[in-house]
Order: sequence, then C-alpha cells, then structure tokens
Amino acid sequence: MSIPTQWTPTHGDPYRPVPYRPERMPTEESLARAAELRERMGRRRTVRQFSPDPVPEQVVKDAIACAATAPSGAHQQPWTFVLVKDAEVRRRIRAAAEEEERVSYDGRLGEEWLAALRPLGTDEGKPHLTDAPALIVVFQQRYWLGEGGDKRKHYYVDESVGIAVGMPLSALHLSGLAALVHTPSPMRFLSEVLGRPVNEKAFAVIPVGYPAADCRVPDLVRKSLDQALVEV
Ligand code: IYR
Repeated sequence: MSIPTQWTPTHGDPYRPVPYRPERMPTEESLARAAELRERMGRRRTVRQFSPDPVPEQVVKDAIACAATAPSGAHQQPWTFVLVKDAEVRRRIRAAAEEEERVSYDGRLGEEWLAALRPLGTDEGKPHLTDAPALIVVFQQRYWLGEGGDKRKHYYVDESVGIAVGMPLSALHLSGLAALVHTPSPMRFLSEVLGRPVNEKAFAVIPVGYPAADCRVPDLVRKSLDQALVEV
C-alpha cells in the first residue's frame, strides 16, 4: 500500500481503520521519562526580551511540524502557521501591534484587566516582535474554503488550535529556544499584513529566539500539583 504524503480533505470518506501497535514502554522507562520531562518543562519560562541572534531555522520548522501533529476536531487540522523571518514584515507587525496595544493599555482593557497584568510587567511596547529573529503567526481556519469558493464547517476550532499552540511551545523549549505567546488585540491587522484568506483568523503570534543576555522574567510561582490536580 502506498503511503500518501499529502493531506487532502476526507469529508464523507468511509471509516477505514488501520492497525496501531506501538511497542509498550517498560514502566521503569516510562517513569524516568515522565520525571525528566516534568523537570525540563518546569524550567520553561515565557520570554519577552529576545536576543537578535539567528536561530537554527530547522528547529523552528520542526516545532511547527510538532504543532501540526495536534489532534483536531474531526481531524480537520484547522490551522495555518506563518513563519515570519523578514525583518521588514516583523517591523510592520510590531508597529501595528503597538498601535493597538497603546489604546488597550490607555484604558480599553479596563482596571481589572490592567491589575491582573501588573505582576507580568507588560505594556504597549512590543520589542520582541522585531528583536526575535522569527515569529510564528498562528491562524485558525474558521471554515474550510475550497478552490471553487465552496465552504465547509470546521468543528472545535478554538480547542484544536489551542492544543496545537501548546506543542511547539514544548518543542521549542526542549530544543533550547525560548518563545512567547503574544495575543495583540484586536489582531485583524495580521491577516492584512500577511495576506491571509478570509476563512483564516489570527490566533496568536509566537516570537521565537534566544533570551537576551540581560533577559528578566517576572518572579511567578506555579500552582503545585496539589493545587492543580483533583483526584477522584
Ligand atoms: N495583549 C496585551 C495584553 C495582555 C493580555 C494578557 I491576558 C496577557 O497575559 C499579557 C498581555 C499584550 O500583549 O500586552
């Protein structure tokens, strides 16, 4: 049987299951891997101050490929990842984001929201959009749009794309790079700057790079497992 390498929509195809028999991992190895992963993931920090040093492009592409392995509603994979390397495009994105954020921080967010953000130290300045050498701009495909203009519903789009964003965050961290999930609001300008089609809506911008030499992060405390987990 030939293995198809290009995805095409499977809408209405019959159910054709194939065997899935991954080798079972010995418990000892499972425990060791889980503990190591927990420890390494615990060291991830969101970075807002990036070094302009270039990053190995393949690491970023591999992380995007990891994102594209995410499960999705009806396996519709309702995402597009735009990798922005061009400095001029990053500059335009930063200018448009800062224009919106100025309005947000000047009052649009409201006092309660601003108070919630205070410990993070964020403001309308978004230097990470031009300092980081690469941006992954994540778009959700609100619906499928065929060549001839026909449309088809997509299901659980927010959930699917939300899961897909988590995967490169882990992949990048474990590959030695830092990232940030930035959600300029509103972010319609991203569709315009990047020329995306009408069925796509910007979901997040993920600057990727190495932390700046003088990078600082807020002194945050994570919930302990006790606080995050309820066992029944
Ligand atoms: N989008 C704004 C505000 C902001 C909102 C949340 I919720 C954050 O966790 C961080 C920032 C900004 O990017 O500054």
